[in-house]
Amino acid sequence: VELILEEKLIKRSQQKKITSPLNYKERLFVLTKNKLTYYDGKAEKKFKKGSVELSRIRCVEIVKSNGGSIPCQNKYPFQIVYDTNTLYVFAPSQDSRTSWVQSLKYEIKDNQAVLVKFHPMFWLDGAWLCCRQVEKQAIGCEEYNP
Ligand code: 4IP
Ligand code: ZN
Repeated sequence: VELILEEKLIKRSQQKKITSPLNYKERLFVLTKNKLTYYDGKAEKKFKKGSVELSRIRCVEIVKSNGGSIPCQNKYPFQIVYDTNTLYVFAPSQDSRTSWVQSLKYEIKDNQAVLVKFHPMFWLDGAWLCCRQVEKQAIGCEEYNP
């Protein structure tokens, strides 16, 4: 596999089920030409927790702050929108976030289903913090620059 980036980052649970908890987990993120995969644990003993095929990604962008505090140690969030899910990832520094966002954007530049508009802030407590829409699948409120 062609390794592009690998780093320990924090992710928010995607809450795919209504009963899913909202929590933050440290994971080893690995980006290759085809997939973004996250693992639990260290190099020798790592367990795959999830992965996103790059061909399914529709938007990669930083998440803007609304002034609220970020509830985990890493303070530089970015988002990966794919299919009907949004994966929020938190980088430890601005430079780290920039390299993840730029690398992911580059790898998805020829994708088919790229968004025209996206939500620049978090989905939280049943609403988008950016536009206050209460439908998770509501069309984005800001133009996306791929
Ligand atoms: C889990 O919470 C973890 O946060 C999962 O993340 C997450 O899956 C689950 O969300 C969430 O319920 P518990 O560990 O407390 O059960 P990870 O896979 O990194 O462990 P995602 O989809 O975010 O990977 P849902 O959406 O799968 O239910
Ligand atoms: Zn919005």
